[in-house]
Amino acid sequence: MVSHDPEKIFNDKIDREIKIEPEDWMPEAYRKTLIRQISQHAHSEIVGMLPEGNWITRAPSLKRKAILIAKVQDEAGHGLYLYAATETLNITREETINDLHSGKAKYSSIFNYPTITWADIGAIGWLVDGAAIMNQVMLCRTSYGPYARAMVRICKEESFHQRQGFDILLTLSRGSKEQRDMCQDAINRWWWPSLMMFGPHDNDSSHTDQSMKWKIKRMTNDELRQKFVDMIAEQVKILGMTLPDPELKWNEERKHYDFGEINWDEFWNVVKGNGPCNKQRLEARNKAWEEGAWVREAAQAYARKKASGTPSKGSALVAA
Ligand code: FAQ
Repeated sequence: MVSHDPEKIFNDKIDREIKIEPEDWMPEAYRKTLIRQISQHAHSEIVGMLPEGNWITRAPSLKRKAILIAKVQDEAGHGLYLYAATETLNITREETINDLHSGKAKYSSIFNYPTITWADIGAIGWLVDGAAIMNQVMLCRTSYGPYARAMVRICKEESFHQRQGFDILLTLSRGSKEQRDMCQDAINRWWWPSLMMFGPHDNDSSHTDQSMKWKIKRMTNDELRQKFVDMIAEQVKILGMTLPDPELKWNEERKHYDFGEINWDEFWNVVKGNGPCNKQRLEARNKAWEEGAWVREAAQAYARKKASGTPSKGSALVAA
């Protein structure tokens, strides 16, 4: 007999790997968890444009500049897909963006660290995009349809980002002593914050259990972090550089790398808003929002005009 119990239909879809779509019934807590995670993800993409944007005017060649501009624009696009996915959950974009600007909403801890040298741009591409992809590949199989579909496209673009970051570091690693030192220094500063991107240990993670049951998350924070360490510990050898962890060692029994403990005090301090650049990042986003008000107003005026059928000046000129 076909069930009419909405909760049963929802659970059945989750069990059978059928995506939940915006018009489907869903538990209120599932909807809230998705709004929280997807909007935090969107904010991370947008705030994540700032540390790299800082180097667009100073990229060392025209080619590097063009690539960096394209990458930063991609991040803006990712933010837009994700804000759009959040809006399908019955919350306006204005509400989610207000929460970012007021400091209420979180975004990834990683973007509260400064980009001091050009090598930092390489380290962000290789390590930060690398960690982001590790997480996002599993999110392509997340149970909510609009989020899963956004992730497929985002992952394709992130793979290019990671390659470009590695290429910057590879070039520096084959350069002068000064360039090699710069490369090692950037790796040393970005390594631990990259590991923090995966979130607290599973035992301390408030959402993992439920999110795994709902198949929003398909792997836990610690599982993904381990996969990332295993990948990077091999790739760093190609650069001829090292990772700043004396405890990093291949464990033949586990068939994984062992690694040292993250400084969790630093992590929670950054998450609570006290990292090196938290204040600066929020100020930059608020300023951009205020300065962009005229663009939003103009776009709305144009949309109203189009809806009312009044021809715009542009189209009159074309007709003439
Ligand atoms: N930073 O219970 P859990 C990118 C919070 S995209 C800040 O484990 P959950 C692209 C967490 O929100 C990078 N806060 O939480 C790019 C929760 O607080 P709440 C972003 C963190 O959700 C590259 C509390 O701690 N990616 O980089 C962090 O199950 C280059 C307890 O944690 C995503 O957002 C953190 N690192 O697992 C752009 C992927 N970790 O909300 C530009 C989607 C945890 O209760 C340049 N998100 N918290 O107040 C996820 O996969 C998950 O949300 C996790 C956290 C894994 C981040």
